[in-house]
Amino acid sequence: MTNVAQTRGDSTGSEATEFDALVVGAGFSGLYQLHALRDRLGLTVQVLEAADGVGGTWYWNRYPGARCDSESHSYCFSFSEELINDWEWSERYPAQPEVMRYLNFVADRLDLKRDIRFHTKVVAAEYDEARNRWLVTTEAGAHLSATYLITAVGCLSAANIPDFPGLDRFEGDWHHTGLWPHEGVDFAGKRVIQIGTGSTGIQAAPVIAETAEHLTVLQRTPNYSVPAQNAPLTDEFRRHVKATYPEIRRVMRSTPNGHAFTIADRSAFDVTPEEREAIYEAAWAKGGLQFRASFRDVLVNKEANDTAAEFVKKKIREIVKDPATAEQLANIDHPYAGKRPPIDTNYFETFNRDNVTLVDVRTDPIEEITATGVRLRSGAEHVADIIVFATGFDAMTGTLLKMGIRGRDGLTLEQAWEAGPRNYLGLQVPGFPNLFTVTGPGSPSVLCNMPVPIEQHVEWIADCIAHLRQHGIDRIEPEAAAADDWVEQVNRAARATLLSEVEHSWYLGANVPGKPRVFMPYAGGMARYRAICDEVAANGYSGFALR
Ligand code: N01
Repeated sequence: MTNVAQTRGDSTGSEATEFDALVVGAGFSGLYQLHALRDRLGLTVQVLEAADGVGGTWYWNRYPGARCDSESHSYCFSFSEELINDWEWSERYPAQPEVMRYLNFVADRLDLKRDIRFHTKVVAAEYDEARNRWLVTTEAGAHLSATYLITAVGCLSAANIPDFPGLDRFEGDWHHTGLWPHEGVDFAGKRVIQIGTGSTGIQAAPVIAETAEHLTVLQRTPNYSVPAQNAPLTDEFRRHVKATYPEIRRVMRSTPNGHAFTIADRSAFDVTPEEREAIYEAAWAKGGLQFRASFRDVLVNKEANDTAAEFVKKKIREIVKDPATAEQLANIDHPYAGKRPPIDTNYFETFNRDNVTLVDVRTDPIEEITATGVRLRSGAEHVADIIVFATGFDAMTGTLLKMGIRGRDGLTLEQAWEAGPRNYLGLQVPGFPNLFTVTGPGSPSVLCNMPVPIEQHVEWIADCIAHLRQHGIDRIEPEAAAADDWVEQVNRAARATLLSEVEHSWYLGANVPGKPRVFMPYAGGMARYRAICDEVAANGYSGFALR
């Protein structure tokens, strides 16, 4: 039942309106989904992308200091030897422009752009049961349809701009880090306020401070951070990666978080306090998210976690010269890595600069934005020419809920997820046949090095669609009981870690007022998740209704 695309389009997509599959988003997920469905299965596919280029999250997040927290040799597609061999990363952690170059390289090498319709924002997607097709409407009023609708919209793509009163009166400029102007922002001679000290704020502050006249960082929740120890890659390392790539890939696929390093098989209490300290010192010197992998129980045992937490707090007090500022930064109330652990380049050192001030907005919250800056509840005012909102995202569900998705009998996704996301394997929602969500809530996604879950999802979805077509099956949709059971498994996996103990985390939706508090990502580990998905497929897609 192939709907042959009527006209082949130009570099911004086909002019046809009927496709086998529509994919929303042209980041890592959308690019690979297009390749998998078009070039492996022979489907007619169109990718709809709001931006004017590929890149997804990397297209929008151009803020100062934007850099990947995964190491470059693991932050790329692993499915093609050609792509691995023909690309050279320059640094241990690639900066935003380099990731953009990489994704354009992939899109060009696989000839993907001809099937991507840029400047195309989806505003509605409705399932027509009689025709078994998804009818998609774009902001410009175009109508397209497809048998399969695949969202590849990323987990962190709906900017969260807190509803502070008075923002419209602010006479300076303001920007959210996730919607950063392409022409950049010139901070020279400017007084800057940065709101937020998550992974983004921790990357941005040191770079903004280098040119701003003054930077005031408004911190609500103090945060841990470990140095990235970024550096240019040596030719020797690059040769090593290429020569041993199958082993690197095997490691990435076998670990809970998809990184190219393993988690130490020892408890924090298998060693003496002196040995533990030396292990943390070595991990700090090595840098990066490996710090979390120093002991197997850091994320599951509070006492073990305390040893990591205390080590980082000690480092903060050593680095930051002003004791009051050091205390404000080290006064962290959640377990280490209970929120997404940032890594940094000179974050804590930045507070030793004369032009940087740290302000606690937990005890004295932001009351309003004024014409000239930010006023706190106490009445204290901080002036600014530019306000930077490093305030994060309506994560995992935000973008999906804004797309106007309606399933069978007009059921909206908002209605289906009123009490929080309910789906099966993070991949499909009851009541929404043939809709697939790449790295949706309920998948391991954001707890992992993202390309690993993305490849797994894309391949699982492509295999599933191939199965449907080979067996003459028109539609697939999860059974309600399977979705309920999966939601329970996601909750159970979170409860087995310290992640669920952090009340103010975006994993729980706690950063967006009114959002249901549900732990969204699957914390049982990527390797386990892959095995579950494989078993479901091997059992004839158990838990799904196939018709
Ligand atoms: O967002 P966040 P982010 N008043 O939600 C504060 C990924 N990422 O953009 O903690 C005052 O983590 C908020 O305070 P609190 C990564 O997965 C990846 O930094 O809610 N403050 C917090 O400090 C990451 O986890 C990379 O109390 C307010 C900050 O704003 C995810 O993106 C790089 C506030 C938001 O932190 C999101 O990180 C960067 C308010 N009303 C990010 N509202 C790479 O790997 C919010 N805040 C490249």
